Amino acid sequence: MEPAGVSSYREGVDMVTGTPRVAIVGAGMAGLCMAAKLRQAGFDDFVVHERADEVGGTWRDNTYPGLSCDVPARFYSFSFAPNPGWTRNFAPGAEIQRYFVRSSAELGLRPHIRFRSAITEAGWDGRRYRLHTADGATDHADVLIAATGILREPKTPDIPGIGTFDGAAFHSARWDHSVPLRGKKVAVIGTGSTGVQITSALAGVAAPLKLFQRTPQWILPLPRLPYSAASRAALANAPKLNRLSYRAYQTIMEQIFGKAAVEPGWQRSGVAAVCRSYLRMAIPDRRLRAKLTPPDDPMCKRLIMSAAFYPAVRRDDVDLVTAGIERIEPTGIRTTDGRLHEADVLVFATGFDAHAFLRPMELTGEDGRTLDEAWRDGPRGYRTVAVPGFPNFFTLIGPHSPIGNHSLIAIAETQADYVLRWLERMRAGEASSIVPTAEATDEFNAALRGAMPSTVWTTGCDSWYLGADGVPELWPWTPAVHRDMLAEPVPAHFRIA
Ligand code: N01
Repeated sequence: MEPAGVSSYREGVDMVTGTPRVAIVGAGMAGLCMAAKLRQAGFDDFVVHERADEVGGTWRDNTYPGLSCDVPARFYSFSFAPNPGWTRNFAPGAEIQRYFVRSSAELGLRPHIRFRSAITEAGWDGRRYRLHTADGATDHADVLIAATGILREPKTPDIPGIGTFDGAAFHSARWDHSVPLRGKKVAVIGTGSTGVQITSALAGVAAPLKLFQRTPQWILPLPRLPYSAASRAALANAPKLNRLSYRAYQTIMEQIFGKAAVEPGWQRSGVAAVCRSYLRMAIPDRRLRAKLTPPDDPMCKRLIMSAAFYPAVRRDDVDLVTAGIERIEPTGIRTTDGRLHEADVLVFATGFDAHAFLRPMELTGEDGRTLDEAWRDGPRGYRTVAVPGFPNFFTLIGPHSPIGNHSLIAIAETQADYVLRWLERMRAGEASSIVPTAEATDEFNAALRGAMPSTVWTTGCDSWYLGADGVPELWPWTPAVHRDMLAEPVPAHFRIA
């Protein structure tokens, strides 16, 4: 089952060259990032297993109207594959997906990708991982890298009567483009980043549009602006300018949002002040403003960036429903105040299971211990990239990665560079298996928990950031600290064979 361009498998680490065979699970942003770095470093014996038939992960799966990235496009790119052609400061989803498809070809990654290959099981046999796919195929790898993404498994709420609806109903990440929307009664449930973008796009299209809000969210008014053809042409011929604009956006994101989230200071109070005054200015109607005023602090939930949402909810043909949902009926949504809100189309913008990580894939490590067993009390890893008991296994965007209002691509690059450093040691014959110690992992997790109280995520709200124990599954320090912690492997934190 070798894809073209991949040498046939040599059992275990090749003792002559020491070059390990690597399996990456997932050809989304992080998997592509890892694959590109492997190629750049001359590791050619790797396979990317992708369960779908195209790369792109969340950007492939999400195609809802209004989809765009709320991290500046010049920074939401691989640092090694700048895209001077971004058409807007915040790139539309379809454009990001085209960027990943194009990058996968231009970086020579596609021959390494095995599409429609869903890994269902991976087990460490003492020397390597044995992999099983959904279609019954098997494979081996010395090093296994999970790049399975974080917002992958759509979450549809268990609302009574959900199966009785007569119209079209779908999750935002499974948009049914065959369903007409113009002039239709559309109900959107959920006011996270997704619900806000869909509402902004469908206002004036649906008639009426009903938005069901359980908890209001703070909004930062960042307008989506086009890049002129002239500026795109200028950047196309100026690689230095591309690098400069990447660094400039990186610095702004890290210095403002990176710090605001993890430590009290002017950044946090500044973001909060902008959100509060924007709400006051954009929504003059007191009753509507009261409905839109969140009970928690800005950034406690992931901050929403939109200059289009408040104008959308002010429209006469958009109805913000704040009464609780009692049940779904064949013709619409019944709220707890007894009203029936008729709908032709029902959209669940209700988020994802952000705690699934690589599950439902079953991973077995040393002594037959599964990841489900190891993570019974919640996902725990060593510095976001490795898990005790699972040798030669790495996670990209693993537990407690610095996610939130930041470029996940930059984070994946830091982690991929770190993995590469271990692979280089293997290639140099310095190790054939490595696994973080439980002590180093516990020490890291204790420090992480100790730092959580200064973060904004613990200021009293519910969000997908929180684990089952109520502790945020995020990085409580700045992205710069993440880079520092992963700058070089610390051998003392690992058992190396
Ligand atoms: O999901 P969410 P999302 N009845 O979990 C509501 C990324 N993203 O898809 O707040 C009624 O944030 C729920 O209400 P509440 C980004 O990381 C990025 O919007 O729990 N409502 C909430 O309003 C983002 O954070 C971009 O009370 C129910 C909503 O559904 C992440 O994806 C764009 C409900 C879920 O919000 C997830 O965002 C879009 C129920 N039973 C998304 N159950 C970029 O631009 C849930 N809700 C990069």
